[in-house]
Order: sequence, then structure tokens, then C-alpha cells
Amino acid sequence: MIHQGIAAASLALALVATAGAANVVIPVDDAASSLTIELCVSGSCDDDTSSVSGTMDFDLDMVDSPSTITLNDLNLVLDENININISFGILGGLTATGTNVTVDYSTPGFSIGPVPIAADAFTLPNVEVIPGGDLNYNATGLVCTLLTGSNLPCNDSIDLSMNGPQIIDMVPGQITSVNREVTVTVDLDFTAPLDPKSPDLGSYQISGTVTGSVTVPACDGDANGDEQVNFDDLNIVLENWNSTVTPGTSGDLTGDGMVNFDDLNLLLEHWGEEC
Ligand SMILES: [Ca+2]
Ligand SMILES: [Ca+2]
Repeated sequence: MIHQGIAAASLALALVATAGAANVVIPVDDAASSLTIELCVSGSCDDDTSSVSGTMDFDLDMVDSPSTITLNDLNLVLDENININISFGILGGLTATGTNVTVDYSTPGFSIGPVPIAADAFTLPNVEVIPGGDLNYNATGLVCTLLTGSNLPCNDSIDLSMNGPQIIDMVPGQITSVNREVTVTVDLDFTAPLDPKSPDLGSYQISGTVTGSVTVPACDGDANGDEQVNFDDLNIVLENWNSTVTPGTSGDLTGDGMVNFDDLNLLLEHWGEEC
């Protein structure tokens, strides 16, 4: 019964949290987004950077001047191969190529947030991601000996998803919304072992900044910007009835600077809609 109570309370909270939320699916701007993979073996490291494509899926409490943000999904794809070369000179070394590397939100359907937005900034806690792709490596000399000692071959392909999900304690982000164009930027940084069974062997770190923008279509009939057309909007229209206002504000839904029957008609046409 306790569990049922908690489940019911969680459901009620979820319903409250999603009421009036605007969903924005943002294509990642590959020209302004990049992730770096640094591979470290036996204390020596090398890194390579790729531009990033994909999508980010968020909910905002409102499109204009949002005060909360919720993360629904992340699907990030590294556009280029990652080439790593760690050399110990005459003692050998390791070359590795990462192909089709991805970073995906590992629990779609289980959202994080809403978290508050303050001065265009927010922090998403405990974001669980799962890296994907293949890491083909070739080890010689000392590194090969180390791998053999961990019962790993000196030449192999590692499926990066085999390590399972990785939890990023804090993902800082920034958001701006101007004329319904929403831009979100997040900073990712996490480190995972190369082989969870041999954590001393080495690790890789994925870090970088991912950003993108999307223009959210106008929500006809929505006077208060919460992406729903209901009594809250009707009240705003009635409060400003027959007034001259700044166009597009204070219940002027048609953008002509007057609050009158044209606005009421538009509101009623879209009554009950969610944008
Ligand atoms: Ca509204
Ligand atoms: Ca009007």
C-alpha cells in the first residue's frame, strides 16, 4: 500500500510537472558542438576531438522567459573517427580508433527535472548516459603485456556500450529564448573505465560542449505563454478588454495592439489546445 501511495503521489507530481510544459526537440549545431575523447593507459594519455550531431529533447514551463527546464532525451553522434596514439617509445604503445561513437541518454521516458533556470543557467543532476560505438585498438610492447595480464588481447575491438550507463553528477547548461527561438547549451564531462573488470588498466574521458537552437511555432490563442489555451488566457483578454496595448502582449493575440473580439475569437478557436 505504501508503494501504491508513493506511485500515486509520483504520478500526481508528474502530471503537475508536465502541465503547461512546452516540448522542444533541438537539433545539435555540429558547427558549434564538439566532444573530446581522452584515452589514458598506464598514466599516459592522448585525445582527439570531433564535431557532434544529434538531438536534445527538453520541456520548458513556457517558451518565453522559461523558469524551469526538464531533460527528456539526448542522442549525440560524433561525426568523425577518434584517433588515439599513446607511445611509450621503445617500450611500445597503443593506437586506437573510435568509430561511430555516440552518447545517448540511457533512460528515455524517465525525465530529469524540472530544474530551475536562473540568469539563463541551469544544472541537471545525475544524468545517466550510455556511450556507444567501437574502439579498435592495437597494443605493442609494455601495453600489450599489461593487457595480457588483464586477460585482454593486444588487438581487439571494444564495444563502448559494454561498459553500461555512466552517471554524470552535474550537467551545467545555458538557455536563451528570444522571439520563440530557443537555444540550449550543455557541458558534458565523464570518465569511464576501459574495462570495468580491470579498472587499473586505463580509462577514457568524454568532455565537451553541445549546443543547438530551434524556433518554436507560435501558439495561437496563448496569452500567457504556457503553451496552453485556457481560462488563464481568457482572463488576460478580459482584463485588458478594449485596451490599446503593446502589440502581441497583454491579451493582444492578433498582434494589432488592440484587445477586442478578434482576440477573443482567436482564443475561442484554439480553446483547450496544447501547443
Ligand atoms: Ca496559456
Ligand atoms: Ca488584437
